[in-house]
Amino acid sequence: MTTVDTLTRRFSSGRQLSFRDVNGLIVADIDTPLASAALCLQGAHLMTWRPKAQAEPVVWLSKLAKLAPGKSIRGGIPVCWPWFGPHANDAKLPAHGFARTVPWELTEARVTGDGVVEVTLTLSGNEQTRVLWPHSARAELRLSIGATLRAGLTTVNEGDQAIVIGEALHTYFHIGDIGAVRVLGLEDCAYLDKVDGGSRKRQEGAISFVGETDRIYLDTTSECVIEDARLHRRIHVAKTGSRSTVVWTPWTEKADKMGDFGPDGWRGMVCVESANAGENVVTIKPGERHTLSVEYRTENQ
Ligand code: TA6
Repeated sequence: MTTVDTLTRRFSSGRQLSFRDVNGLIVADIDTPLASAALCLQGAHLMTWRPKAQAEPVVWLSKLAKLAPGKSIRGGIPVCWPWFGPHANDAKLPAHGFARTVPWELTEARVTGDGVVEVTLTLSGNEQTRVLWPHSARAELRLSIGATLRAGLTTVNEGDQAIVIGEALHTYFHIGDIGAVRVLGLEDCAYLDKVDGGSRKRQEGAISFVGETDRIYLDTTSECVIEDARLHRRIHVAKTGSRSTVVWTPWTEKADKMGDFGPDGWRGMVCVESANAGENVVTIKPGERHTLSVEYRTENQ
């Protein structure tokens, strides 16, 4: 059984990589000269990341985020897999798939010579998951945590039938204020507007925010830039193996309904999610694999 003690004995590296129990979940704390971060093994969920050269975190975590077995965490990088959004045929199944609310196994963890923490977490199919999704597939998440953050979500089809997956690294970015932010890189891109009945539209110019915004941009491999006028920085969101980008802010009413953003907490975050969603879902043949990767880096202005 995986415990704080077994993980500490196997992987701990002093204060650079340590483990603790939070409400029955295991959290890995990373603290190196390059960055600090916290990773919950349930959901392979990176909760926070702050490059040491940044005064403010880059990955946002709600002050009201709750850690509890089987519950999603508000903020960080939720792993949406093996579907994105509501399940196509069964509304009773959890939105964004089950990967983010089940335990993953930490299979590798090390601190490289230049102080980057590299971890690999694995989710193997089991009876619990096959009830929700009757396929033989394994998910692996590789994280490289330093002054830059890299994440790679790999799906391995271990069955004898092709599988179709929707997925996203549903990242909540920490910003100064949603009213003083623009997202660049999706100009002229088609999108589904979930705030307007899923209607198909085309992006004109940079994205700025004046209300609830929930868009799935399609057939785009572009790098996005979150331009933060309040924090005087740009966050670069580069990706491979992803043809959709989701941009979301809940704004007041939706955030209040969700109840775990905290007072005005939603003003300090924006989601720019590298995904394969809608018509961009991915078909993986038996024995083959697919990886969605992202790289986040900051640039001070
Ligand atoms: O990615 C945007 C979105 O699909 C929104 O529609 C909203 O539901 C958000 O994800 C958060 O979903 P969650 O299940 O984490 O509360």
